[in-house]
Amino acid sequence: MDLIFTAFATLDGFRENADANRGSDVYYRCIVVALASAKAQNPDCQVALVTNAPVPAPFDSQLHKAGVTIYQCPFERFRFRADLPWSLAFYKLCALSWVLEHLTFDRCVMMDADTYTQYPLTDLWREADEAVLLYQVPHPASQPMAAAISRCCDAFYPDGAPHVLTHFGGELVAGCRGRLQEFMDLCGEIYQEMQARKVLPQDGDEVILCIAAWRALRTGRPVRAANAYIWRYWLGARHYFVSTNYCLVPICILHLPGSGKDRQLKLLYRRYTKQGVFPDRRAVWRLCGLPAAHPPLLNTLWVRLLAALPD
Ligand SMILES: [Mn+2]
Repeated sequence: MDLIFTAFATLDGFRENADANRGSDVYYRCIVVALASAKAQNPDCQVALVTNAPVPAPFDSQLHKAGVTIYQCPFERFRFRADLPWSLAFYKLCALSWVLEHLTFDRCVMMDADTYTQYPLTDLWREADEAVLLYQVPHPASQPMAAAISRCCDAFYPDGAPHVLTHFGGELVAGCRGRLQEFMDLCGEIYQEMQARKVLPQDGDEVILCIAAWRALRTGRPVRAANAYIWRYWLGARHYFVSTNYCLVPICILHLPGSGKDRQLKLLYRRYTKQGVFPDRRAVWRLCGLPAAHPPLLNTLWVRLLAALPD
């Protein structure tokens, strides 16, 4: 059996991100969309929510109706102090280690709540046997967050510094049981070292994932980009960063961070809870304002015309 799950914690005073908290209802709506769509596309997989708090109505019954199991897992591991940005995000690592200890599965995907699954994960499962899969964020080495992660690694491993780490995001961690167990053992070691040296990662669980991936690769344990299966689409007016891979690859899991949680995923939640089914893919793509997978017509004709003219 393969397992797909999302981790979600609420804890007074803890922070969801680097800015103000959005509040848990926003997340519960996203969780229903993420897990109900994952189950709809992967009916043979177990789909679960791992959380430290009782799920409030109506979200609990919506999840049950969609065939999603809810597991209670206390936030006891990978905890940092509450006022750290992203302090709640570390719960993902806690949940993954809990799942490895308490649940039976062959392969597992942990994914963010702000996602929509539009295709079965068939190919991802095949690749999960070969390596731990993480989403590789296309950040150059000097991008502030990528640079901060590398600096954090330098502090731990001064030999060979300055290091330049690959930036992996926390939106997806996948692998078969054995590989995930080894990877989480590494994450646990890194967390212990951070505690011992009083290092406070400012960028959430990604720092631990990136250093673990770096160490895994140095010791011959494969880690691969999951970018053929999940992709981040930034849909904000000021930061519209998208690709036509949603229909050309096609990507299985659309990750819609930032304002996507309050807008596109909210509308998908409304539609799903009213009608009991998600709209067809084309309607989802329109809702997300994803670009057409063909070049603009007039521009194309003009360039062809110019190219056909003699020199
Ligand atoms: Mn996310």
